[in-house]
Amino acid sequence: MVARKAFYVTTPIYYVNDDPHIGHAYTTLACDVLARFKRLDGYDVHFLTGTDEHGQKVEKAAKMAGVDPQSFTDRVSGNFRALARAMNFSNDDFIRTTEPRHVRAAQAIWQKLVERGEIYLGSYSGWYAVRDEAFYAESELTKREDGSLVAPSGAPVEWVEEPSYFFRLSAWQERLLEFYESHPDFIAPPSRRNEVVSFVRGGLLDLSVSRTSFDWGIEVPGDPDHVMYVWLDALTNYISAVGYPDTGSETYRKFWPADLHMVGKDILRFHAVYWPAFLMAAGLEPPRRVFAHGWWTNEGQKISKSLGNVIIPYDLIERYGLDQVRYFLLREVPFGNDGDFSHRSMVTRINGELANDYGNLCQRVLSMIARNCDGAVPTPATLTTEDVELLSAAEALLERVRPALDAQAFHEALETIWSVVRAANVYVDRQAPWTLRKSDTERMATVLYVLAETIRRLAIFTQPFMPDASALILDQLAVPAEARDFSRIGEAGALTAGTPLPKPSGVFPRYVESEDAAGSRG
Ligand code: ME8
Repeated sequence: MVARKAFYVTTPIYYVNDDPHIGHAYTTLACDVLARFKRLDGYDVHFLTGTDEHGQKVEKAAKMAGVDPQSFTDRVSGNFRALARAMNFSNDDFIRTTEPRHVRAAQAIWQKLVERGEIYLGSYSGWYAVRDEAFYAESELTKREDGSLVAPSGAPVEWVEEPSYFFRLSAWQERLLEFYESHPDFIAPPSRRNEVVSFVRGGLLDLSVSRTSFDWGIEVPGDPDHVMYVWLDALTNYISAVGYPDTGSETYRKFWPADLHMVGKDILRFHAVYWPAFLMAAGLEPPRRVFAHGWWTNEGQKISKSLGNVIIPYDLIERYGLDQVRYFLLREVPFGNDGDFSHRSMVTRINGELANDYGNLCQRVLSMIARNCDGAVPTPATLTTEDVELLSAAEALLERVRPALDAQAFHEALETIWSVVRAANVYVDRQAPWTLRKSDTERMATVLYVLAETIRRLAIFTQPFMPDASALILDQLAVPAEARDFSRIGEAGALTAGTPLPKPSGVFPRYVESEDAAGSRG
């Protein structure tokens, strides 16, 4: 038997200081679509998400909530698992950094770094931003009007002076630059890659990797006064989840190095500089790729708690429907760029691309079959050039969508699929099966067969993006569950004439503004 191809994709692990919002849903959604696509394409997939539960920021949030950090993280981590269910995410694992499997891995990588002379004891004095869980050089800070200093992210900083272990990051500058040079696809998109390369060229300082002024963290092996710096702890999750330090285990060998770490642009430096340096220093292979996507704004405004404009994924799902939200988030913005969320563009896409283009195509074809072909897959006669062209365009989608998704160009993948949705609508109008019903029923049956078969192919491709709606379409075509992967796109999965079909029902309803919402919007 041929070994199955493996694909390991990860989301950042989210801080449990906050409830899940649109940003978290967005990153995980992108990974979910890739994971689902790769599974349909014959890969053995490992899709990981989870929560980042240690550090000063979480400790502070627990204190504010008046509970101990463990009960606090148990609760908030549960909210992230609930979001994954609500968004229909297909993650294979959910890691929490307070789990024993992770603590063991983080301590093991620490020990490895010590053994290899990559960590030494010193003392840190400098600036720290708890909100970013990051150290900053004075030259990176700016002074506010009130005299306080802030990090480039806008986070307030505090002065820290304490004994600390350091990682010899400065010694990795040249090797990192060589690594970026020999792995041009390691950082995407390219503009982000340039940023990282110039940051590393600018020189690297050794990195403080332990703290002593609080204790909510993983104990440094052999020195209980220190807890590990939360980013060294957190980044390690990607290898703990595949079994590190058991590097001989089947899971580790199959899935490490990860194929893709998906992150927001705010945390690229940690993933593209520190993480490969830690791994190489520990004698482990760095991941294959890190993709940094952009940030969402809300109706043109930066999203922030203080502005009160945080977008809660549950509200969107309730208002627009889950698959509509999944579609919009990946269609609206070229992946990698910043994007603006607006009610208006959401409604335009739901009513245009989903209801009018895709939904209407399915509805028209399925109800014509129900009415005119005894509710069964029609029997085709000889195919014309136009029939073959449409079917081939739908089949050839695989060769076009696959490279788009390998480049994380979700918007492009969807645009490509929609070019066939539109071609199918043009075909219906030109063939006019409602006229053929009176003049040539054999040709009508052929046209409806070609359309049903095109819809089958389209629905197979829309599964990763809109799993529920696509399943409903495939159910209406009586496509068996085991015939919905990419190996069945062409003839191998073709609909069999005479197969009885269930009664059709609409898939993408139009969004109609309720009186109240319209009123309050003015
Ligand atoms: O940084 N638009 O966790 P975090 C798009 N624990 N994406 C957004 C967003 C927005 N407005 N806001 C947040 C951490 N995100 C660390 C990660 S990994 C080893 C440790 C997304 O809870 C984006 O993916 O602050 C960003 O990188 C992530 O949420 C940050 O989540």
